[in-house]
Amino acid sequence: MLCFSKAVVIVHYMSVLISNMSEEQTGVTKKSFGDNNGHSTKRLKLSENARASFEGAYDVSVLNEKRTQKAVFLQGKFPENPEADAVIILEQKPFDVSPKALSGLLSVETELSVDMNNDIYSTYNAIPARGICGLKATLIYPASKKHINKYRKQDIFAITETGEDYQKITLPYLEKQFSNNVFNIQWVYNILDHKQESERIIFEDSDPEVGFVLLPDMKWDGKDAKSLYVIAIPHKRGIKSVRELTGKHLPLLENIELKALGAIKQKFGLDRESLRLYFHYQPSYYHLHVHITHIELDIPGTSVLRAHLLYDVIENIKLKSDYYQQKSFSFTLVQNDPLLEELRTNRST
Ligand code: M7G
Repeated sequence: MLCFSKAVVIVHYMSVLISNMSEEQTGVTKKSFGDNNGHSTKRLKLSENARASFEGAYDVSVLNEKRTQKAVFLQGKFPENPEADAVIILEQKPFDVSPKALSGLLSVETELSVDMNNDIYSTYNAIPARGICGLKATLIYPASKKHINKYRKQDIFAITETGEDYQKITLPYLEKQFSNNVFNIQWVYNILDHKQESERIIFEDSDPEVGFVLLPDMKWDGKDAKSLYVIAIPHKRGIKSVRELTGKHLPLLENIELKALGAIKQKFGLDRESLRLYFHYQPSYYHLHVHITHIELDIPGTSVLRAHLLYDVIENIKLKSDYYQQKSFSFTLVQNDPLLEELRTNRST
C-alpha cells in the first residue's frame, strides 16, 4: 500500500515535470527531465523507449520485494504495446542531508500523524512535501525474458565452472544466446558511440586498444559520493568477461586502474582506499566492464560468488598469463537460468 501511494507520487511528479516542458520537449523527443530534489539537471538525450509517465500500466505483478533495500520489482504492460513486458523497479532514495533539504523536511510542510505515543516516545506516519523525498524508478522496456528472470524472486544455486567447462558448455551457450539477440548490449555501444548518456561521461580515454569510458552506473544518481557507483567500459569490443583476459590485456587493465582512479579522485575526492574496483563473473552483459563502488556501499554483487577485484585480476595475470582460462570459477545462478541446467548436465566435475 505504501509502495502504491509512493508510486502514485512519482507518477504525479513526472507528470508535473512534463506539463512544465515546452511542446518541443514533450513526447519521445523530450530533451530533459528534472529530478525530484529540484536540482538543476543536464539536458538528456532520451531513447524512444523513455516515458513521461507510468500512466495506464496494467497486468502489474510483483516479481520480488526487498524490504531491507526498500525496493520492489514489478512486471507489467503499457497500453500501446500489449505484446511487450516492462520491468519497473521502485526504490526509496537515500536521504538528502544538506541543510536546505533538512530544513524543508523538518517543517510544517511535512504532515505528521501520530502512530504511537508513550511518555517521551512517539512515532509518526510522516508525509513530506512533494519534491522533498522521491523514489528512484528504473524502467526496462521492452524487457526480455532474461530481464524478467533476473529480477524475479527465485532460488539460487552455487555452481563451479572449470576452464574446460567454459570452452565446452558456457561459451557455446553464450554464442547461441548472442545469435538469438538474448544478451543485447546495445546500451553499451550507445555509450561508447556517444549516442546515449554522453552528458554523464566522467572521463574518457578514446584509445581503441586501452581506452575506456567512465560514467555513473544506472544504479547511481551521481550525487552522493558515499554511494558512488561508476562503471569503466573499454572501447575495445569482443572481450566478453574476465574469463577471456590474458597477459595481452594488461595495458588495458592498468590503464583503467590508473586513469579511472585519477578521474574519481579529481571529481569526487575519493582515494583508492575508499573504493572497490571489480568484475562480475558471470556478468549480465558480456562486454567487459569494471564496477567501481564506494567501499561503504553495501550492495549485492560484491560477494565472493560474483566479484573479482581488478587488483587481483592484474596480479594473477602477471603471475600467469592464461590464469583466467585455467581457473575454476564458482558463481550463483538462479533456478530458471538455462545455463544452470547446461552446466549441471554437462560439466566435468
Ligand atoms: P553486470 O555485472 O553485467 O550485471 O553489470 P549486473 O547488472 O547483474 O550487475 C552491468 C552494470 O551496468 C550494472 O551495474 C548495471 O546497473 C549497469 N547498467 C546496465 N544498463 C542497462 C545500463 C545503462 O543503460 N546505463 C548505465 N550507465 N549503466 C547500466
